[in-house]
Amino acid sequence: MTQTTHHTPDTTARQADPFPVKGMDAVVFAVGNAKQAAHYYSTAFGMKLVAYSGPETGSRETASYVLENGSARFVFTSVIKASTPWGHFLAEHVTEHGDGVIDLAIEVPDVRAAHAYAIEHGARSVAEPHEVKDEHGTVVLAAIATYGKTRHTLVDRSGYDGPYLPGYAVAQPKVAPPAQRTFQAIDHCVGNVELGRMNEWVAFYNKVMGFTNMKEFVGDDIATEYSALMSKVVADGTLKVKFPINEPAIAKKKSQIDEYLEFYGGAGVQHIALNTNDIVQTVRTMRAAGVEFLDTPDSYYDTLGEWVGDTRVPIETLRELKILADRDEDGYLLQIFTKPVQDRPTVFFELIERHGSMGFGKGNFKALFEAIEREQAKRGNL
Ligand code: TYF
Ligand code: FE
Repeated sequence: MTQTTHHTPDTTARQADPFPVKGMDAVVFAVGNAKQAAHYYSTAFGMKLVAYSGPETGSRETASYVLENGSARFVFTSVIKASTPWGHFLAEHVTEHGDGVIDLAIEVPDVRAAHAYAIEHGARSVAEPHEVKDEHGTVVLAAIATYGKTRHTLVDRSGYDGPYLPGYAVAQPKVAPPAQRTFQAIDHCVGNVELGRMNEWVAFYNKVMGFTNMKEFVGDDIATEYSALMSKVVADGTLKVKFPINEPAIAKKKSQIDEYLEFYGGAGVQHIALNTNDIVQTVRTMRAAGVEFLDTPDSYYDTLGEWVGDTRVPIETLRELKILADRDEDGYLLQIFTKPVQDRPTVFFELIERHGSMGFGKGNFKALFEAIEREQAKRGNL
């Protein structure tokens, strides 16, 4: 008889990960003006332009700018003149949804195996596995559909040493990057889905990618009390790829998720969280560059010290910069949220500095959702 204890995992019984991932590959945005977006993410977010594709590189239909900060990679694509179905898709996407995320690309060790597993488990293919090549080597790509018009491209770039993908040219940075790096990785990518569909999409990630649910969630109880949303988090076994999924809740007020769904025109990516090692310096740098963050009332900081305990940053500095803090059994985190980064009240960003905690700031949900509602009210959408 075999015996297992909590301390010695039975490796023979453990199933191999059915859908291994290396991490997030890129967040791809379809925007009205990729040239100016590349400038904003360079000067305001402190990212570095590394690659470009456009008419000068043989792409007559689209222009794409690739920006990096550590392992975080964003791609901004605009249509120059639609001529293929892809160009028309991008043009219609911007018309319908405004600037938004079309692809949460995931780096995997084996694209064909990952794509086959996903399709077998109910995903819809939007690109069959294929290779793209240039003088820098070969990249294997495939893609599956997720919520709204969002897709997950699966990427294996192990046979490639160029700046992004075959066809892209190295680009020179728009401006000198800030003295200190503003952030270095993508922590999590959040989706908003329609009322009543959160559990379907959680089940989708459970089945299609073998992702499991993390313990942090916003249920009925919190939803009706103050949040006006419900949320569950799925992640791969190594927690490198984390996808919270929100749906609106029927509460006293119009949900912030309803506002997003109305103005985005359906389900889509709500926010991208970025890991920083020095949230204080990053918020100072980004505020000085004109990035707008949500406000937090002084009353939050009056009682913060009583429950959050010691953090690396003094409470008075958190108060000055409106940074939030939360603690759980594993440690603490510091976080802050930008206002929407386009005119529509849709996509925004989070900066997060983790010290042990793998949570999402549950202790801040009330303060955060009230701050979002104050912005909703200013827009006349509450
Ligand atoms: O990703 C999260 O779950 C946290 C909390 O509209 C959150 O950042 C959830 C919903 C929301 C804003 C933040
Ligand atoms: Fe978040």
